[in-house]
Amino acid sequence: MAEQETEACIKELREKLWGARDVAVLTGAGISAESGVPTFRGEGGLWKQFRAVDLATPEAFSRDPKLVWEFYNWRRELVAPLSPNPGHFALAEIERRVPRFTLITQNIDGLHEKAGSRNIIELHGNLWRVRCTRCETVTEDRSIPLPELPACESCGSLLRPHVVWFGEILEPQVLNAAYDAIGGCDLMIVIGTSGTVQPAASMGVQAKRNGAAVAEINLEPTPYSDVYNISISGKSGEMLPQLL
Ligand code: BV8
Ligand code: ZN
Repeated sequence: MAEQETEACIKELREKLWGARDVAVLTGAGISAESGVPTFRGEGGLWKQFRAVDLATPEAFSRDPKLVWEFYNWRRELVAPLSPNPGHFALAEIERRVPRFTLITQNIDGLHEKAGSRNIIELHGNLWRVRCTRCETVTEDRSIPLPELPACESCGSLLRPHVVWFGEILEPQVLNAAYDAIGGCDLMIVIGTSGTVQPAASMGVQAKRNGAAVAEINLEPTPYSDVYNISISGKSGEMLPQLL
């Protein structure tokens, strides 16, 4: 995208943003890329070295819980020292300035919270939370690494990452909160997601169908780019601060 075109798109989005009453944002792995968190499908993407079907599924976990915990312990060690980047911080600042703001994220790295965002909907769970496979107790545990087969403190059963795996449904109350935000917003910004994983991928078009203006910030075009009102090609860590 030519320089001046990006300039014009940023200007248009900035005007829409500061005139908006209710803003929803959807983020994917791309917003954490500049913090050093590998994305899923880009070069060096996570799933390149591992196949999602081998690791982020309930079948994989029941077949080989040690291997799946090895993968999540590796990600916990990788993400723990990383910091939010200017893109995360810009979203936290925008939240403080607009009347209503909801951040919907597919990411499980916890960097939005670390950057000061407050109204966060974690569609796919959180890397720092664990859930008991029997009594379903959810706790936050930041120890690195967790034991290779961590056990529930109250009932002794095997713990699993509190994340949504492929083939698993998103928690209904989480999904409803996301659809409420999408239904009520007059501006939605979709940032750093390849638009391949459902149901998150179609949330932008759903917002548009509900009458919102939708903007996208991504390094590359996505399946929904030409449906959105504004499509900005660039790094979220560089584009988002320009909205302030
Ligand atoms: C559901 C948590 C069904 C785990 C994740 C066949 C078999 C099984 C399931 C399916 C199937 N076919 C379809 C499905 C449904 C499946 C799905 O959509 N699969 C896809 C892959 C085809 N969906 C599900 O299974 C969901 N559940 O549908 O339930 C159901 C329904 C009813 C009743 C019962 C069951 C659950 C999906 C959740 C899976 N869990 N994560 C973990 O993280 O370990 S998904 C995982 O992918 C992450 O959450 C990640 O966020 C997400 C999406 O990826 P992106 O965020 O978009 O990241 P990606 O790398 O792809 O793209 C990065 C983008 O950023 C790129 O566009 C790049 O250009 C851009 N970028 C890079 N750098 C920057 C940048 N942009 C800006 N600035 C930069 N600097
Ligand atoms: Zn338990």
